[in-house]
Amino acid sequence: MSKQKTVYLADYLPYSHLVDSVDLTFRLHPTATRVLARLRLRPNPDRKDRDHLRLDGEGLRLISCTLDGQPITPTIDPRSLTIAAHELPHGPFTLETEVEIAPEGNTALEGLYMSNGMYCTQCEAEGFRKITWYPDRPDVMSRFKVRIESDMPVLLSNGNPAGQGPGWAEWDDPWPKPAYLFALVAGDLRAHSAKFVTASGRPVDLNIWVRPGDEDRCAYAMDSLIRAMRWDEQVYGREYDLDVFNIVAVDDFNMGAMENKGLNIFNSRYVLASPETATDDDYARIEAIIAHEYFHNWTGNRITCRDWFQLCLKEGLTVFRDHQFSGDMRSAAVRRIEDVVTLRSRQFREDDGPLAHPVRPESFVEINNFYTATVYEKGAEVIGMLKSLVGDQAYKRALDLYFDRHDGDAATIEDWLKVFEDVTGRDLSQFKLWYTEAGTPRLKVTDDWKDGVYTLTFTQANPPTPGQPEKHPKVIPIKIGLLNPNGDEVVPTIMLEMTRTRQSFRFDGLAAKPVPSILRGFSAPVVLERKAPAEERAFLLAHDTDPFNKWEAGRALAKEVLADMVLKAAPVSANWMDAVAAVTFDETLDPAFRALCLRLPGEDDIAQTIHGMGRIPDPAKIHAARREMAGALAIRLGDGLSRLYKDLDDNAPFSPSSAQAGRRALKIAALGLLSRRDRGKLASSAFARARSMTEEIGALAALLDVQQGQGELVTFAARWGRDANVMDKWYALQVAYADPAEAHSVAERLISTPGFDWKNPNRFRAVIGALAANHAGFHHRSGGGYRTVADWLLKLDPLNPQTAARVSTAFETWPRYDAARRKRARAELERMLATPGLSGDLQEMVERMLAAGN
Ligand code: 0A1
Ligand code: ZN
Repeated sequence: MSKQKTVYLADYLPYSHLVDSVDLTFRLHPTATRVLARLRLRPNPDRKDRDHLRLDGEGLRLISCTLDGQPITPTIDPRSLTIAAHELPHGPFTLETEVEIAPEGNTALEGLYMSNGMYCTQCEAEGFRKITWYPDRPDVMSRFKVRIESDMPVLLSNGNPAGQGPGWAEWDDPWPKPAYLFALVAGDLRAHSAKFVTASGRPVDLNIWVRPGDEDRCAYAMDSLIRAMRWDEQVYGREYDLDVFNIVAVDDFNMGAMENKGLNIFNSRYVLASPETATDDDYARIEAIIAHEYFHNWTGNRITCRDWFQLCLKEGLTVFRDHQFSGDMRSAAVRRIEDVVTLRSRQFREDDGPLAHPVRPESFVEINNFYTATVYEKGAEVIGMLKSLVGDQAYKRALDLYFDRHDGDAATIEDWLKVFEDVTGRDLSQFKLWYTEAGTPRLKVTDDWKDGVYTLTFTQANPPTPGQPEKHPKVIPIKIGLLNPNGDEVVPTIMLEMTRTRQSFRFDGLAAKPVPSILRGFSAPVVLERKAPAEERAFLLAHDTDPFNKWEAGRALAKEVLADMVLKAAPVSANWMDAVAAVTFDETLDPAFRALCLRLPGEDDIAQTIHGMGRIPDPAKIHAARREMAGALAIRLGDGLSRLYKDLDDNAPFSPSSAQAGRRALKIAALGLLSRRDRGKLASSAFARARSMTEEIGALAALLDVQQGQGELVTFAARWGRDANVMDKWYALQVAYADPAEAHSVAERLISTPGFDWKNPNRFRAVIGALAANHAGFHHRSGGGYRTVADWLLKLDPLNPQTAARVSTAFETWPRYDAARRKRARAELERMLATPGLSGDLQEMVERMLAAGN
């Protein structure tokens, strides 16, 4: 049984009081920070009962408490401070508290903590209660004024600067906000600055604050921010609303970044970039995350969530917006493919196991455990479907109405859907099932050609998930196109709207039986089960006009071939190799797209596919089959591969542009395959000549993949030993490419090296996260992978429960595997659960994963 209480959406009640204003004073000290809070409160007129006042607080040492200036003695327990109803005035009153906290000892990185000598905060979801007594819930919005007293040179908080002097600074945020958006930073920081003028002429000072020495690695983040600000004006009509926008990079951070009003705090790995230190993927992620946090200013901050069950209201929409932005900045087709790869590898995996939950869950124990791929990624897909269903114009009108109607609100999914209903007149009650029911629908399709009529028949199955045995048919937008056998498109993309369990769609007037291109652009987050002949897949890979489905045809074929290799010991299919070769050498195609077509499905993805076929995946066989496939492809591509590599290996000066990144991606994909033929000779010289981190890491990975590169590893460490973000790549690569039988001992050796800072979340993930992602290593039949991950989760948990709980999702697929592996995984989960003092965060995750049974 969990020691923490389950919270239910159905129990929502507005808070007893309104908080008209908050004045905070911080006297910073590593071990004894004083926080003075003055809250102006009044009873909430929406609550008819006269209730007591209950404030959240954890780990606070109360120094004093007064009500309208009179000292009082409230009731205090480990989680709250309560003042009885009869002690409270009928009208407005002022409550003042002073508490002491110790940021230096805060290893959980929630609330106020220290990272490399600087003070910083993380308050989402429930971190503010570790700073002071407060109604720490998103529907309590208030105006915050902050005074910081400290000898640190840079003192920052939300809103606009309101004054500063030696040892102090004051900040005033004019926009009411919930406590989870509060932020404070104090440290010896340097700014990379720029100016922005909004569409209506408001000048804004932009600053990216970093440690001294890192200023020259901020240009790309700043450029991304400026492009994001302009894009939000142009595409969504949303302007920035303060005089300053500050971003701070910190090295110890549990997540990617945080959208605190006017003061975004970032994991430094998503800010700092230079060609020498950042890969093209890093650049793309920085652009996306900078945009994501900025977009939250409207979809998150100006309109926030009524309660944490509505998390997808801000996250799904903001992810959708950052995907749109990245698609506009880069190749939209390539971005879409990458987003779907991520969706399948993280969200479909989650939806298919014991941790499956609806986009809007109905209960939770620890809210930090619900910052998931389902809430974020599926939440974004749901919005994409809504846009497809209502059309671009109605989507735009609905968003304008949403911003008009709900600016300043703490809103719900019902509010969100209502604006679409009001704008379009549609009834969205069936569509709402996407928010309330978990699980990935499986869509079967058959076709029929008779008397000049082509019929597509779809059947949807909505599998049961934990706590939801019964499911209902979903509204599924299915975008399709039809091609003639000669490759011409006879029906360009149209959208079919499926609402029933089984539904047929007819197409008349066709001269010949067409080849269908189904679920174009991946128009719905479903598993498409279509038994298509390999020739049809190859045909679509060659001819489909929809870039997503063109790629998807190759991907589906690769998965089928791999499944046959694993399950039937089939050889690598020549059809597949011919089809990939044609794409690889097709100069008319975008290099980034060709690189994607060369990328084989990941091992976990193959395991997911085999599991979906009702078979038990064998990680060792999957690993061997995938390697065999790559080896055969390397031979099949022949001399053309070396020519391709040489053509791409130009001397153009570095640019992080997506065009150049695409060429580098194709070059590195070619290098990886060539290494299989020359045992890393070319990769070794590529490493020596590398002019960017993309090339350096690409060459190193190619070497490690063929059991070479020990010398290069030493060179790399000597060159980058002092750069933590770069060294994380070095650690992760060694674990990722370790032989499956040894992966856990490689991870052990690295993480146990004296001086290895495993308390830093990035560093911990670089090794333990990489072990969990090494499919054949983590699931090795020795059980060593399971044991090492469990050992280190247990080590991290007492210090940082949130990160331990997140990394524990490594185990979420355990019910997929054979009895011997299940027994070993279960034993590790049970060992964790039996550990005294396990955090509530990790306990909830382990209990949910164990509940999967057998
Ligand atoms: N809201 C942030 C992510 C975030 C969530 C939770 C955190 O701590 C529990 C920290 C950051 C975003 O979507 O970027
Ligand atoms: Zn977000």
